[in-house]
Amino acid sequence: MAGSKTYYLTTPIYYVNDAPHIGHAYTTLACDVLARFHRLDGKEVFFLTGTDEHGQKVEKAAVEAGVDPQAFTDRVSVNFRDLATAMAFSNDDFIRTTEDRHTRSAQAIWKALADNGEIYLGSYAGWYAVRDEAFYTDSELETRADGTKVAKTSGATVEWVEEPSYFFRLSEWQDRLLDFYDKNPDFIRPESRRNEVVSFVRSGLKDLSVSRTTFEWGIPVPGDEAHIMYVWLDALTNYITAVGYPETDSELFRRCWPADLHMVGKDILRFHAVYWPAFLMAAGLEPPKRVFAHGWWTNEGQKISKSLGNVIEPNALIERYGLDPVRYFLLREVPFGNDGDFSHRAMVGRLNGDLANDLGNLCQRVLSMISRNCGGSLPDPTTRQTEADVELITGADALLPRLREELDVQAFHTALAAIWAVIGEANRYIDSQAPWALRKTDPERMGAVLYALAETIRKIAILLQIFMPGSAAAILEQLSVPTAARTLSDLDVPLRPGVSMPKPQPVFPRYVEEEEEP
Ligand code: ME8
Repeated sequence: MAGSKTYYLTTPIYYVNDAPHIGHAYTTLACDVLARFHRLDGKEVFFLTGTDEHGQKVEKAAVEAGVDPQAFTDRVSVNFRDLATAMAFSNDDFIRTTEDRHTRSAQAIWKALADNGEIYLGSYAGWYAVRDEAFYTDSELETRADGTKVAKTSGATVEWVEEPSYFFRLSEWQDRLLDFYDKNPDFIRPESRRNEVVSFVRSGLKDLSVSRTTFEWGIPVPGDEAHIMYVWLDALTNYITAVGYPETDSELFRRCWPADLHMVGKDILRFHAVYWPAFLMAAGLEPPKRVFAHGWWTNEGQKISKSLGNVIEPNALIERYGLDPVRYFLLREVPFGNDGDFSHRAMVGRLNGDLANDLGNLCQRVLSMISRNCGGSLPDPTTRQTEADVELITGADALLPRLREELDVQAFHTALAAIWAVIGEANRYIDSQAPWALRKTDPERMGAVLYALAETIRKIAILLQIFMPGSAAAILEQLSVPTAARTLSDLDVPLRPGVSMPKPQPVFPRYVEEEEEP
């Protein structure tokens, strides 16, 4: 595949001051599913995640923890690596902004911007929210009853900042950005978010302060070490650092850049869809192909926050429900792009309904009938195949093109719904064909029915590997599908009659409410 474009996708790099929670897991999970899909499809993939370790917010957290910022970030960054392991994320790299490769890259983009006349020295006087690491204008703020000023969008408290600062000539990028959005209608997804960004840019852009002098935890501005780079310029640059910037001629950079997808939450869309393409174009680099801004999770109807004490820890969820049910729930429950609410009830509904009943029972019924009635080897359907069998299998064949379409627009929920429609078909088919009743009367026909079902389950399980890698592997194991025969191109290679199958084990146990649960 020499010379072909690598599918390059990224998550935001997370602030290390927070413990990883369901929101972080969600964004990375969405990327993981896409990465797995493209890999199974035979593409080269580069999937990046990591941690954002500079800035005032992280420095503050380190001071509060009583450790120096480097030691603090070394310690807490590990929590995000552990999250990746716990969630079975298949990222190819994990970047930390305190790494040397990143300092070099961030300073190089600064120099490129300065050399191109895009940065000038001035002074900033205005509002800054440490929690968002963002500058706000008066019109973006509101005053609470107690007199504190907060950002309307995030509710973060702002403070007045006055200091010398370098500025990026963002105001001069308005038309070029609008032109770029126009020529690349899919750059910002979903559509509603695109409209928000376009009208924000249309309303006029001000030059952006890109350095700070009143604290030290950041990357020094090349040639003026009294300043450190604004944490968002530093952080966004991680996406090019990881693919080798400033070596733009390197093999990795050429194969990966521009990135195919930056997946982000809606809270940080402006940084990714306005500032980032402007920085890149100003530095002579291509903007990424797409920024997708997904929605926000609440917990049982409430905003998730440390102060409310309702942060959902991925590890606690995994322990309670199992990893794959959690992965499934997060992407099935809420149309991707919309806000969603996590509730125990909805989680158990999905686990017991979609997983244990629909998919789990289907597998268990079919595999145990093969085990009990066909001597544990897959029956030969050839002599007794009917149109109904072919129809069932053809229905499963239609899934791949459908998934390609859905995943191309990051519609995970409809991709899963399409797979579950075929699972529903298979369950109706088993009931209408009643293979158990054929055992004595027409064993050959029973064999053909079970074959059609096993083949349908195989196709479903191959596709489900991207969402639920562990459970899908367990199903494929029980169908004796070799590991080397589980890619998307193997969808067309049918199961071989006569192959022996191990004794089946249930894949999705039902969730049984514990006594003390509400
Ligand atoms: O913003 N629901 O990092 P961050 C859904 N370091 N997603 C959520 C969520 C929720 N309740 N809470 C968090 C930063 N997220 C910067 C990014 S990138 C160059 C720098 C997810 O730790 C969502 O993806 O605050 C959101 O955009 C991200 O975590 C914010 O992570």
